[in-house]
Amino acid sequence: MASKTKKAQFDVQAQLEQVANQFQTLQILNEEGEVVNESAMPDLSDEQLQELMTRMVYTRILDQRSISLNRQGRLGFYAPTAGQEASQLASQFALEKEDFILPGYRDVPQIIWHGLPLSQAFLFSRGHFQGNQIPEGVNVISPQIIIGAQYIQTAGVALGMKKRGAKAVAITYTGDGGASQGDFYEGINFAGAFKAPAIFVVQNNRFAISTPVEKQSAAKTIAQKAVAAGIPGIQVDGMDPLAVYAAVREARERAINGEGPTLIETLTYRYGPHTMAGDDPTRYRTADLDSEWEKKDPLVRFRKFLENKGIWNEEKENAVIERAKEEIKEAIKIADEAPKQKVTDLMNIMYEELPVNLKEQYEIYAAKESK
Ligand SMILES: Cc1ncc(C[n+]2csc(CCOP(=O)(O)OP(=O)(O)O)c2C)c(N)n1
Repeated sequence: MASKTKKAQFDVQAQLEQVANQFQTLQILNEEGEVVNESAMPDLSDEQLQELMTRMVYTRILDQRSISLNRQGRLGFYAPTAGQEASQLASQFALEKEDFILPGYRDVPQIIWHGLPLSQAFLFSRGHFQGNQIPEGVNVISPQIIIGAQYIQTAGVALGMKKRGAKAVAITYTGDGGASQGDFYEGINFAGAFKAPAIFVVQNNRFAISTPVEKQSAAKTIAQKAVAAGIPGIQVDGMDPLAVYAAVREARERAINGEGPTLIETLTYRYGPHTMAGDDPTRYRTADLDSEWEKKDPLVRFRKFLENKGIWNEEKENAVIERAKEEIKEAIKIADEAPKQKVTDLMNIMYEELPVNLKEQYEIYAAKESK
């Protein structure tokens, strides 16, 4: 006769709720641009606040122009960023130049503001090798296409920094979908075990292409996944630039003080399609959901906040928009002037010494290209 399974001596439901409830959302600026959490307010000067706004406005324009260039056939791969500016740019703004960014494919704005020339970002989009030749002193790698792979690389880069005694951090980004990958867990676990100075950001924009976050995981928050790795996890309002900045700045301080990595979940939304390669968000998102999130827009609330402080106005914003348009025009011109990519270029970059089986192919292409 089958024996009855003995009931566990603890309350499973209570345990799940206890973990999830630890993760309240950090917000400093509400949708009206009012400070609702004075004690968490980061220490930023008026100039810094204006610079952060400048970067967000500029990046919104860059997104619009990139979409249009893509439609004209002048850009290749492009993943829209509108809606995610606070999550992307306030987190980069909390870094120092010596910090290292390992981006995902949607995280091009962060690496541009960390020093990658715009023309190279355009060349990356076109699949041109020069887009991946990161200038010396710019601490970024090319955007990762393999979902989650950058989480493992970040643990390694951060450990390297620790071993060298560098007072710097490695920061990486993935989406809510990425937080379901094995690489995500390996990365945070390894960094936690070695107290590596890493910051792991998950930009939870609610959809992995068309899959809603609710179907992605049974966990109530992504931040709570930090618990299993034994590291701090924090959930922030990803439409609030001040909350994102404060969380990343604090994580950075902990990391360089030898206290190890942090997982940060930013609650955000992408207004556009997943990429420009034919995704139609109306097939999996409602107009109501879109407008609910558009009301939380990071630029709108930050603009209100700065205007109330008397340090932002239409004239300043228009100047940023004009500057962005000019610089984008110039950068695309530079990208257009890049030499036509050759097959031998790819081989030369990939290998210091060509493997035997490619040598023959190399000769064939070299002969063709020299004609
Ligand atoms: C390992 C791997 N599996 C699948 C894909 C195909 N893919 C590209 S984007 C994507 C969804 C990712 O969603 P999320 O991590 O939420 O990031 P978001 O695009 O929303 O920023 C998938 C499955 C991939 N690039 N790599």
